[in-house]
Amino acid sequence: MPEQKQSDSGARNRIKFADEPGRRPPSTYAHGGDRVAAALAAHGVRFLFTLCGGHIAPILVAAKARGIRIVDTRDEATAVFAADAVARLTGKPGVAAVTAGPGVTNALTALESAKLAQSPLLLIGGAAPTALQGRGALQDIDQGPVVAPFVKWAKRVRRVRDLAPAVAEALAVARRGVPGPVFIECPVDLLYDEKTVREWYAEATGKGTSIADRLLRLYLERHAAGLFAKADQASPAPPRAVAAPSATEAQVEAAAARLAASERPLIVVGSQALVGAEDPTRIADALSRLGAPIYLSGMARGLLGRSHPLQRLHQRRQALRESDCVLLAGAPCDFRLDYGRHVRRSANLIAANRSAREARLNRRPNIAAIGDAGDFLVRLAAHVNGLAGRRQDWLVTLRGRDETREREIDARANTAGEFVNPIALLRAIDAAAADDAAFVADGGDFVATASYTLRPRAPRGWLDPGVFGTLGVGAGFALAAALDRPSAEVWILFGDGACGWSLAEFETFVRHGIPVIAVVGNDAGWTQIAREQVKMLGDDVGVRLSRAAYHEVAAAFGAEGILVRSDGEIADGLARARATARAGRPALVNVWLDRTDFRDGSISM
Ligand SMILES: Cc1ncc(C[n+]2csc(CCOP(=O)(O)OP(=O)(O)O)c2C)c(N)n1
Ligand SMILES: [Mg+2]
Repeated sequence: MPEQKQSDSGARNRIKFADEPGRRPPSTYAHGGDRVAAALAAHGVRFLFTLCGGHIAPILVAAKARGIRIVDTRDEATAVFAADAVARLTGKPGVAAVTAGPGVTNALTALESAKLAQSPLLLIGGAAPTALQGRGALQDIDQGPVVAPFVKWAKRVRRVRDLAPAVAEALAVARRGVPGPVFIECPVDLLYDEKTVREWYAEATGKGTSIADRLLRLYLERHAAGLFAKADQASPAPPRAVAAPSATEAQVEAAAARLAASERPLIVVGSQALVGAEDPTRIADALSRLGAPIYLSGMARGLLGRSHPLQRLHQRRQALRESDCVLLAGAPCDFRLDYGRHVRRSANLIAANRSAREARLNRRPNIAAIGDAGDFLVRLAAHVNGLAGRRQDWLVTLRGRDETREREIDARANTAGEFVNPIALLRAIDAAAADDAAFVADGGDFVATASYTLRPRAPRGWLDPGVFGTLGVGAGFALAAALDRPSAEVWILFGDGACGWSLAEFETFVRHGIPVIAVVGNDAGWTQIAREQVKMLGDDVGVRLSRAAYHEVAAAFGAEGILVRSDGEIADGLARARATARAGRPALVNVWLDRTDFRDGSISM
């Protein structure tokens, strides 16, 4: 391959510049793929999630040479879920690269999941050579209209000199306003060096002497010249500053006044409050100072640590009905708040949200503070604090309800069955997990029960798919968590149905030395669906699974496989899994669960 010639001089340059991202002058880029890689490195991108393909090979090789870790997965969706989770964990966009055609279409579900979770990520898609698009080239589809509904911004790059600026623009757009996924299409003839690309085009036209042959040659020569025009003059594309949107001071003051005047204030913090936060502890400190009782939802769970005197866990609906002033910080009135009906009509409603649409979704707030919700809480705490002082009765009432509910859950943990009691298992995980543990949730009933029983330890210590409700996020989210926090314990809580999407990624975990602890709540079924379907429609078609030996599948990939079939085996099984992870290997604990009625009556629509 001609690029071999490149690599001799290129290799020296690459090594020399690996520690100085983005410093290499444009004229010494190895090729277009290297321009993309250099731009990523200049933005501090540490991981590039991918599944290989000929259309993107130059980007992967150059990114590796520039010190970016290439994390190759077994499904493009996993790569994009991982990029999404990098953003959720760090507040900065994650990046994935996928090949043309099926690589891009496989990524769509994960793109939509990130879009609804308002998670900033960059997807780089390969594409057929520019001159062959629409002419029956391999994996060639019109990707623009396919991807457009799933991203907040997309660009098809058509000239080599536009590659790096496109990366810089994409990474800025992803973070601006309401964050979300962005897409850049990079055709393969922009990614190799000019000599190679000209040779491809020359070969394609052959040596014929007819007028048609000569015209085609001329056309393709001009086309190639256009691709590389002024490539040497491309200026480096440094990261752009992106200021978070901010509510007005008048809105902060008005909200402070309403909270100060209320008798039963309540704060609900949603995932969005953390979306761009560089330091979530500032938000946690602000909440402590404010002094109102707090419910943390979605990815905000863990923001206040394992137990905080102001955090309430249960009976949120009742608390919302009783409150006379509700502050929704980055939490929209969607199905999780019963489309706003959980909040009393007469209550003062304050919505702090980056999205004007979300702030007003289904319910007009008295104050719509459009801007970053975390920043809003910090500023609010400068105006009003110590709310708890005069409202002890309210706090105590809510705490009493939590204590009652916790006792009920404990009682449910103590009922013995044929196999393992899921609540007992989750209580045991809560007790065993390390202080720095991060939990990834991927499943139906089992993980919903986990969200009631497990206490995330720290900010960003709980990852769930969010409002898109996508099963299959587990492996990708866990990859990102383990890479971002190499010293932390990373747990995946899987339903047995959900784990099917991630099983092949145990090969990825083993190959990359990612020591996750996966616990499969194996109830031999898609129980969250089965519960309602059987009750309402009287048939279990499509909702049963077998008690499959998922631990043996993981073991076949080189992970530690552990089977737990009774309550008595829980402690040993978890201890073995933790020891395996500490030794640097992944483990899968396949736990045979009893069926329970813990979640009866709960349905999400
Ligand atoms: C990609 C995708 N397909 C289907 C669903 C619908 N769905 C929601 S919960 C659920 C059942 C999950 O089963 P499992 O992972 O075993 O968890 P369990 O409810 O049994 O604890 C299904 C199929 C979904 N949310 N996402
Ligand atoms: Mg199940």
